[in-house]
Amino acid sequence: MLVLYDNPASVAAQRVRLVLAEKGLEWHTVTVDLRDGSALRPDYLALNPDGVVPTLVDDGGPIVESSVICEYLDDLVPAPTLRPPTAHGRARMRAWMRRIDDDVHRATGNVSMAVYIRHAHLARPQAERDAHFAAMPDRDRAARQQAAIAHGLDAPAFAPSLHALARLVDDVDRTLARGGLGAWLAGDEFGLADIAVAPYLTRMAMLGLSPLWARGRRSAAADWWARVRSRESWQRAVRDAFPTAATSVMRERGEAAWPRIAAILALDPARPAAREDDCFAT
Ligand SMILES: N[C@@H](CCC(=O)N[C@@H](CS)C(=O)NCC(=O)O)C(=O)O
Repeated sequence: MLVLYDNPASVAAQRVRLVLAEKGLEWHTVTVDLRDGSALRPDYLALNPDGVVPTLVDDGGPIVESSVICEYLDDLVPAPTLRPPTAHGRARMRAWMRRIDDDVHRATGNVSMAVYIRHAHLARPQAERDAHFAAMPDRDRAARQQAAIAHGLDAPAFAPSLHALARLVDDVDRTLARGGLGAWLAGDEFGLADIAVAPYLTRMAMLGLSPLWARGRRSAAADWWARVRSRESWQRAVRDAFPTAATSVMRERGEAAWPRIAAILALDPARPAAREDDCFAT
């Protein structure tokens, strides 16, 4: 049995869940609390030295890094394949995955921390918070998170991170609008490139950033996003797995941050109708 160390809100873990669901695999979930120090205890660090989710444990031992896990699962169970058939298609797929791993994931973490996660940290005593970050092996992550908690929307990384997310939507839109390469990001079939990007648009939508692709703006990206949401895998592994309480916190905090976000991204400050903005509305 595959065991996935997971957290329902984790974008990186959503990628792995999407692959598992697309492949029709069964797995056992171990939920890791990311705020109470569970991920930083020696037993979990022995599986995942950065103290993050996801970690997949299979017969051969632990596998970390969501991109690596996704490719591992596609190797393990070759049909239906989630990788394009041609070398060119695979190169495009890997470029999307690298983009997420090297850039978009960090930007999403910075934005999420500044907009909503920081409030949960601020509700804890300072000493507890300091101990949490002192135990974090990835010192860059600890410094970024502490800056976002301290400064919120004024943290130096906030505006550049928002721009990185807007650029991702631009590139999704341009790739699909250009046509000629297929209906999905790396070819004719839905696959690992789409799976890499989907959780990040989900997060953006949940935080109220859908004006980036709504109201006729970036319509190829909007169309791709609608097709992603219509897939059973996304509905089961992302939408239905998400805790309802977290959804409302994200929506409320996203709304509070909206005027600032709109100003940074030069978007119309008028909010779209709540339902239009709600990626979990069916
Ligand atoms: N590069 C890693 C990133 C994993 C990662 O950052 N996971 C987040 C959740 S999306 C996490 O566990 N964060 C815990 C923390 O920052 O303390 C991957 O893709 O697996």
